[in-house]
Amino acid sequence: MADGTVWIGNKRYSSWSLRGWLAVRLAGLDVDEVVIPFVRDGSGGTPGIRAVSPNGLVPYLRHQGAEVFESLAIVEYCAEQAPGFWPQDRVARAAARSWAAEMHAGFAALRKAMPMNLGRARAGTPPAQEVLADITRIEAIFAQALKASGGPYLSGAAMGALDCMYVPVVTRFLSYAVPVAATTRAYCDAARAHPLVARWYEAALAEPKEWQLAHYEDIP
Ligand SMILES: N[C@@H](CCC(=O)N[C@@H](CS)C(=O)NCC(=O)O)C(=O)O
Repeated sequence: MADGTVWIGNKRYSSWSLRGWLAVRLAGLDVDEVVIPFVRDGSGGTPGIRAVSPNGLVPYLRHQGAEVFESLAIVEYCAEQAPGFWPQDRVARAAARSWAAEMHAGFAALRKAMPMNLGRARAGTPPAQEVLADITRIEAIFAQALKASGGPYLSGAAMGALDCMYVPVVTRFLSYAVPVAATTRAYCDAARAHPLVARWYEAALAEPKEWQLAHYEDIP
């Protein structure tokens, strides 16, 4: 029997779920995985998610008696089980934690204009100024993190906490064909090719068509 369960939303759309799931899988937690497809019936969220998760949102993790919600808290929980998730060096760790928190709390313009949709592969309307500002800031973070860690992942030779937080941004850069610098592109390619990310994509693209939602599919 597994040590717990991680609840997630549609793999095609749920960027927060991808963070939590990636952390759980990278850390090697033995948990079952339950996908609850999003329902948009005007009742303020998916009833099945509200029924199970304390904050009415996914990802949500139950593991050996611990109940963890909010993707950053799940990443931190997994970091306790997986040494190396954060940099060993205090100064490097402070930077990585700051960038992770910045992602958790910020980049609203990018998230709104380019919602995660793993089934999409085409450029959209030219990004607004505030979206471009988010992209510029994220590329600067990537450049600094890759320089500090030595790459090919933000966390170094293996994916860690910072990658969990930023892989959903990578998917947006790819889905919306965002023109980016060579360093960003190299990281996007490495992240996309990571076996766990490839596994998530494969499952996302195999989800039933009935799970698709206009909110994510109809972005110009
Ligand atoms: N800040 C939360 C955000 C989680 C969140 O917004 N999850 C969305 C899916 S990506 C959700 O569960 N929505 C409920 C619904 O759409 O029914 C986190 O980091 O986990």
